[in-house]
Amino acid sequence: MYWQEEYETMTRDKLEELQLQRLQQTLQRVYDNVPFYRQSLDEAGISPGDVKSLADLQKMPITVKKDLRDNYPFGLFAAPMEKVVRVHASSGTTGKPIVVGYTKNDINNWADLVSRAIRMTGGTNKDIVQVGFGYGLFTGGLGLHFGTEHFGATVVPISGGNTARQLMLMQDFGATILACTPSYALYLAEEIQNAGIDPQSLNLKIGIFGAEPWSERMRDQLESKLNIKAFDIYGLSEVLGPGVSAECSEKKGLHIFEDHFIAEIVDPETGKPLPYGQPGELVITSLTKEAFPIIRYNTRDISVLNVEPCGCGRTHVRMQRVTGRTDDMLIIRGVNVFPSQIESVLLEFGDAEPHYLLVVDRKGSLDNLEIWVELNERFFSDKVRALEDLENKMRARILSVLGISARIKFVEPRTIPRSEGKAKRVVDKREI
Ligand code: DLL
Repeated sequence: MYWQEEYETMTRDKLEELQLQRLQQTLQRVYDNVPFYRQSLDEAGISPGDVKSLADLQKMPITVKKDLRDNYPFGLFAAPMEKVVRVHASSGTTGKPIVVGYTKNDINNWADLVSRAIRMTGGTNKDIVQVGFGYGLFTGGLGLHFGTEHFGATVVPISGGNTARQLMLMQDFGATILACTPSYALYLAEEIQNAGIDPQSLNLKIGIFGAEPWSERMRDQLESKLNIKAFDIYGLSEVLGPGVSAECSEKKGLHIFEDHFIAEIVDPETGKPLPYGQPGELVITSLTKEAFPIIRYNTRDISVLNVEPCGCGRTHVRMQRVTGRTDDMLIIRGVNVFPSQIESVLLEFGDAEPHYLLVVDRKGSLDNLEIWVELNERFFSDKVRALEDLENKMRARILSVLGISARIKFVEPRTIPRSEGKAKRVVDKREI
């Protein structure tokens, strides 16, 4: 049931005691080793020695991506290079990436957290885990890889892509757990169907999906197409990689591993902390990291925290699945929209596939949103009348749920590009 029961089910009081002690150590560590944080602590008038409560953390400024960029590549490392055993870097497409480092202890802690996540899905050391996350500077592949080995299950380190080979090995090796992005899992499911393979004939039983937003309806689709139980795993390179939080068997939010992290939700406009239950940007402070501790990092991911006791017995706070990042939010004629909200609406209609593209353009001063929706084979060959009817219903539903009018464009099955990693859902032509 648990990987580290003692920590995962600690009483909130004990947990907060542990957090405070670890926070003091972390602040001392950054004060002694990282000029950037020493300056912020000095400016905030905090001396690491006199932090007496967790609330004192809120006196520290929020750290943002630019701070990490400005200290490229190793400026925020708090351990000497001889203690750093690995680096990873963010996948940013332009400019310099963000570089993070890990000591041996960091790698061990990370592996423990991924092990917790695997255990939470019901995994055991008899499982065979096909890791279809990309290996390399991206944290997904190696993060799941070390976690699986540490957990004692068998890892198949196939990485992302090479879909035909993925399917062959999935059949031959009998993978029981698939770990990859939800969009890639969907692509695999489709190819399984195209290859005439019966999903029931595979040994797959669990999916561990993350690295991009996905909806509850997408979960339903993946579970039925692959004949599995699908779980969400969350994380980001700046904080750790996969394993900052993960879903338990209750599937009602992701437990944030609070013996290693402090989570806050802040108002996107003011940066001020919000109480549990209110949506805002997730801000994380690491409590055990040695090479790359991070203080109050604004992930820009939108979530809500819930500290109610969970049916699984874990006491760690749960975050609601991330529906999007403030950076990815589209503003269409003044209305804020996340691609995952549109995904949810489209999937209410059984005839749409979870492959879609949002094309935003500006005509004069008016934003136009066109939603490309892929229909399934059966529907596409149907009559024009039925297509018109579906188009009208979708348009009306988008308008009533999201308050924006959009043009719906149906495209033929298998025309929207499939992704082997994180899916690209938006083409925004407005800036060009
Ligand atoms: O995506 C780490 C990861 C790998 C997580 C494998 C889970 C599984 P980055 O490339 O730094 O790291 O991207 C981090 O991806 O801030 C979120 O916006 C998004 N993200 C990650 N997991 C989820 C999730 C990895 N489960 C950024 N749901 C984060 C929604 C997610 N968004």
